[in-house]
Amino acid sequence: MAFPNIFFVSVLFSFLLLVPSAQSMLTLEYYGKTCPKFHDILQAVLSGKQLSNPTTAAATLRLFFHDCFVNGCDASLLIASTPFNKSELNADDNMSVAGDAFDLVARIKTALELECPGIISCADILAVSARDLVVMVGGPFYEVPLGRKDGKDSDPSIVDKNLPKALTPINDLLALFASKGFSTEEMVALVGAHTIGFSHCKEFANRLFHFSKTSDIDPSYNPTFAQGLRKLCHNYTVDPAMSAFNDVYTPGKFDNMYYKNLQRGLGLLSSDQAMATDPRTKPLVDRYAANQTAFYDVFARSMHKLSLYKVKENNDGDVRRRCDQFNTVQL
Ligand code: HEM
Ligand SMILES: *[C@@H]1O[C@H](CO)[C@@H](O)[C@H](O)[C@H]1NC(C)=O
Ligand SMILES: *[C@@H]1O[C@H](CO)[C@@H](O)[C@H](O)[C@H]1NC(C)=O
Ligand SMILES: *[C@@H]1O[C@H](CO)[C@@H](O)[C@H](O)[C@H]1NC(C)=O
Ligand SMILES: CC(=O)N[C@H]1CO[C@H](CO)[C@@H](O)[C@@H]1O
Repeated sequence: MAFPNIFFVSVLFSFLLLVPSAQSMLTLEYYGKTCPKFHDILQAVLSGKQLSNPTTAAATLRLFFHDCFVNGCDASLLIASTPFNKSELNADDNMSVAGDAFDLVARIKTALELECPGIISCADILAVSARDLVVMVGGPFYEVPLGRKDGKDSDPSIVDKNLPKALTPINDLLALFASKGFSTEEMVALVGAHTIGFSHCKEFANRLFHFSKTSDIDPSYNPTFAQGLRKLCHNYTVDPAMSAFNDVYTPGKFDNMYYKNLQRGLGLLSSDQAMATDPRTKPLVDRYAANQTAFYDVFARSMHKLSLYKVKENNDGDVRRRCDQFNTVQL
């Protein structure tokens, strides 16, 4: 009767061993032997792209955030729809994620496939690119452990419920981030990514035109700022490309100006401005506005954590040959 006992014990042990190892497989040295030039090649393509196209940094950071929040950092958001089957990309918030980010990843992938074919995952390319671009526009460095596999699913039906929207009430924003293990402090720091990039008028037009029965403009806007935005966006239904910088003062620089803006009614999106008044988030907005080092510390730690969120390892994923297609085309 010893046999069943041993069997039971070994099953129990392998379970205990498997759980902690799930995250620890990622290492900084993952491609050290298989593709030592990984980072140099990525850097060369990335800095060329950002210099010629300065919108790349914000587009890539946002793409990375969306990819991670929808079923983990597994590059599933890079999969293009096929005529037979829609992908996450097709559903993503009408995917205003700028084309520069996709172009960047595709270019890096092409360069890497020439040097070390079949080795570097698209998920790792995206994770490291987001970090390097944050640093390039002045933000903090954080380590990005490597070894993510590319996901084998890209399901458009789960996108919407996993991503925050400009009109999501702050309670729901906090709940969404908490459901993925991010504290209020971490959420407020992560949204500090809005220190770069832009938003289309349709994302905040409700605050500018016919806001409420009593006020045409959202009273939490600084009035002069709101007048400027009304002018900018008056035509947005005809010209949906009209956009405003998320950080009106230093739109291309990764700094803590975003939080100072919120204190003065210069938050572009409703979700931005709400953080400056809600009693749970206001102390953090004030802290990050007063102390850029404090913002950088929490942002770096939270991005590192985001980059590990639900990553795929071993047979849960593979290394795609092209970032926008599964290796086996699914019909
Ligand atoms: C409260 C949660 C959040 C909400 C409601 C939100 C919403 C939005 C919206 C509506 C836009 C404008 C999109 C467009 O019009 O093209 C935007 C842009 C952006 N978001 Fe967020 N976001 C949130 C959190 C984050 C986080 C956590 C990150 C990254 C860590 C991020 C990074 C960005 C960036 C970089 C842009 C500019 C994109 C560009 O210029 O191409 N956002 N966000
Ligand atoms: C297609 O559909 C299947 C399941 O219905 C899904 O797993 C897959 O990720 C979908 N997307 C693409 C682009 O093939
Ligand atoms: C409004 O948009 C239309 C279409 O893009 C354009 O022809 C027109 O010049 C725009 N008007 C203003 C005042 O921007
Ligand atoms: C700013 O934040 C950093 C990191 O949290 C901290 O070490 C430092 O003391 C803070 N500075 C001030 C002036 O509060
Ligand atoms: C601006 C834009 O791309 N709008 C699209 C958003 O998604 C819906 C449904 O997929 C499309 O019908 C719109 O054209």
